[in-house]
Amino acid sequence: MGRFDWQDPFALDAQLTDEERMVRDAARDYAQGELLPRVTRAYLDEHFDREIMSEMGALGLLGATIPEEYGGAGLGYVAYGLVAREVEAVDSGYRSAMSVQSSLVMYPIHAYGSEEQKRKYLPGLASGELVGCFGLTEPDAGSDPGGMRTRAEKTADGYRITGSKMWITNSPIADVFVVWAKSDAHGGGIKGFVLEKGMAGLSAPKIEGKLSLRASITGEIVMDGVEVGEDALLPETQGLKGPFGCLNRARYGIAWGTMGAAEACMNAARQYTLDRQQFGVPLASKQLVQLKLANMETEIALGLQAALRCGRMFDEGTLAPEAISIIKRNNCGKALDIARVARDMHGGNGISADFHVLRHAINLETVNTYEGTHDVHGLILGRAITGIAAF
Ligand code: TGC
Ligand code: FAD
Repeated sequence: MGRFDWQDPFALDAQLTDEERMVRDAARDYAQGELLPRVTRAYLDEHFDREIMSEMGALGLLGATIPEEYGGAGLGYVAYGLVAREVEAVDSGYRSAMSVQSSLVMYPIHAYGSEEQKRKYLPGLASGELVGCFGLTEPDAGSDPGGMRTRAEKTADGYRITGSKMWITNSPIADVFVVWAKSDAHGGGIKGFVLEKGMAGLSAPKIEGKLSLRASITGEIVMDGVEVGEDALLPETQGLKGPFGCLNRARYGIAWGTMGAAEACMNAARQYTLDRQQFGVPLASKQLVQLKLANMETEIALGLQAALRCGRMFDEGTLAPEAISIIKRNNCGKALDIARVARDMHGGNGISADFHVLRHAINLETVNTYEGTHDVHGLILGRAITGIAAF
């Protein structure tokens, strides 16, 4: 029989390649050394440090799966997931910035863009010189993106885009905007466009006063008759499968990332209850406390192993979107439960920013909602199981 390691119960480490371990270690060093020391202040000040994009770019953490010829790191999906886990162990908002740039901006330009678009945008996005954002959600179209109102009308030499997007990560600081609109030149089908900061009629006001994901910047995208040329159109996709192809990748990364946040919360709760004495003994000596830690350990071990399995299937080309719904939904939900329980185990200290656990819990409220809510992923699975769409 083997020896039990509570920090790696299913020997995840041994299932990784040398390259994947190296990427994980580099991401961990960066996250713990550079992100952790500034996250509390950033969260309290509701501030996202733009410099983080350049730092991540310099380390090759942006567009990890994009081929090297376009500035990416040419890595597999397991490596991408490992980066998400390390970054989200510090803050879901920092992982958001990385996921949006990699999966929601670089991926569609690479998968659906022209050669000119790839050469123009991908190297700058990979280095963090450019910041991208992804506009799908609208004020009246969230879980049902097919109900979007944004329209692209054909003009003599391109398109005029009118509409607004809501809750868009990084939009106020974005240089590049991947937006989805119904195009009259394509029978009203959904098409993707790449807009650039400074275009007439384009603005991206910041959404103030968020109580969650405060170290991430979120805004609107307002398009008031933005005129673009034919070269702004992403030529290689049409319909909702375009944005969903991007979401598959981001949702998969979130499944890893949320386990990173859960691990951070569990580690904090374990250490706190070992150190904290009540009734003359450490809290960790109590059965109720140990049961909570055992539940966390179990969910994290299962969640990570499932994420790894999906990553291997992603790289083999056999991963179905519904399997991503299983891990996105389950890992977000479990991480949120774990963060809330970890907060409880810290008692009064748990509400202090210095102990991190409540920040994770509040962040995970957003992560449970974006990229398809917990219930919407349940409905995606319900449709797959029964053949009946119940949205
Ligand atoms: P439905 O009829 O199911 O599908 C329409 C077309 O899309 C195809 N499709 C997919 N293709 C690839 N991957 C997937 N996961 C796909 N899901 C569907 C489908 O085959 C079909 O293709 P075709 O060729 O037949 O046209 O569409 P529906 O309108 O019934 O959609 C239902 C539902 C609930 C599944 C969908 O609308 C949904 O997933 N809603 C959730 C919306 C969402 O996730 N929004 C995310 C916005 S971005 C974001 O939150 C970023 S946060 C980033 C951060 O900060 O980290
Ligand atoms: P709604 O769709 O109105 O849902 C409200 C509630 O109703 C939820 O509980 C939901 O589960 C439930 N519900 C919805 N439909 C059904 C149904 N058929 N049956 C039963 N229950 C249902 N979007 C982007 O495009 N780009 C981004 O970068 C981005 N970043 C974000 C960052 C933050 C901080 C946040 C909060 C959101 C972000 N989003 C982004 C938007 C996010 O994807 C949406 O909030 C999410 O898809 C849910 O849409 P909604 O908020 O309109 O909620």
